[in-house]
Amino acid sequence: MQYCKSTPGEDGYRMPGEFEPHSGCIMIWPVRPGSWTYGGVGAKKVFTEIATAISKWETVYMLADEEHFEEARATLPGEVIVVNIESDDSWARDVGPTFVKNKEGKLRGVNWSFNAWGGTYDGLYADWSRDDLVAKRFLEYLDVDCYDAAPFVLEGGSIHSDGEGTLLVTEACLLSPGRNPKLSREQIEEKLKAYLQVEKVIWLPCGIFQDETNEHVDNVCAFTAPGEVVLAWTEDKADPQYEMSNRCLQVLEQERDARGRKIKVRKLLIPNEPVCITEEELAGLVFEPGEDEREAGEQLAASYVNFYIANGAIILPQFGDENDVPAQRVLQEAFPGREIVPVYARDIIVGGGNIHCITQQIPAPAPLSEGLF
Ligand code: KQY
Repeated sequence: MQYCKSTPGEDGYRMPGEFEPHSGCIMIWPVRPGSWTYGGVGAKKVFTEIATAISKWETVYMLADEEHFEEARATLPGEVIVVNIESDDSWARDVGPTFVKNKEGKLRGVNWSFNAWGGTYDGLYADWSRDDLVAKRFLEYLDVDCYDAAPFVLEGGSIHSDGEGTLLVTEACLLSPGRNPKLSREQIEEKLKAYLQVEKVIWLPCGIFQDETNEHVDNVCAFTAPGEVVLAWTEDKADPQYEMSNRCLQVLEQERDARGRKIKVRKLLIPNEPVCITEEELAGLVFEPGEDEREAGEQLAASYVNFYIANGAIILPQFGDENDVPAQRVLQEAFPGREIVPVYARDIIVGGGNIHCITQQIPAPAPLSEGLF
């Protein structure tokens, strides 16, 4: 692995859309006591279910530290590759590299600076040093060259690319004082354009109510194809999400993408019943000093937008709610060629994120001539 001195934009490397072909997916074995209840028993089961489902379509790399390597190996099916890389938690979307690809199909990775969603301002834990090294260590493991964007702070969950020059972000997250407080909105846009080769950044105002990442875009709005998105939605005017989703819709209705297209919006209802942490779940968590603590009854940022797009499937969180099946229908319409794989994700949302947050795609290194762009 070599470090590139230039930027992806200068070298003709762009971030593909998640719906473009993948060669693999990165996940991280869940062991952090402040995120995964009761020693991660339930989380390990659901991570295994997800890794197994994705590995039908692409190679899954499960990162695990020395202490949990054998446990992960013994639990996961043989086709999942377990890689000995340590981390502070399991949010592969945010701590893994963002892959970029050129016209010849060559891959490189971008390393962002990671500060646990806000550093000393409002970060969620006190020591994120191992998380911050995950992207570089994984690129070393794959022997893929790296653009080091540090000290620019960014998480993979705070961006969605259409692969054709448009990027979705939220103001709530990218302009939060815990990320890059010395950079203006224009300077942040310049960084995104240089490192992801995009021409147009669409700034949604906010994300999902109670999202502890300062409202990552991947919980509220996602590209399903160039020019098409799904947006988390509610018709309940009393729900704080009503106003938040409406503000996002206004922006999407007014904007054009980098290619000048109007954006088609499919609404994806959030769960009808608020998803809240129970006393029993709380009793199964052990927080470290300096870690953000939960309270019983606290509402979690549950959204069906936090799905993973695998090559032939959509791995979709379910909450045991009446809106579970309608979400499956909306996504089947948005992704007609893909199988919808519903996964009951209670043990993940209790950790503070969902299926998109625990996965990071590795684009297929195929050339343009093979029709995979
Ligand atoms: O949603 C994510 N991308 C990460 C959530 C972090 C929660 C930490 N408790």
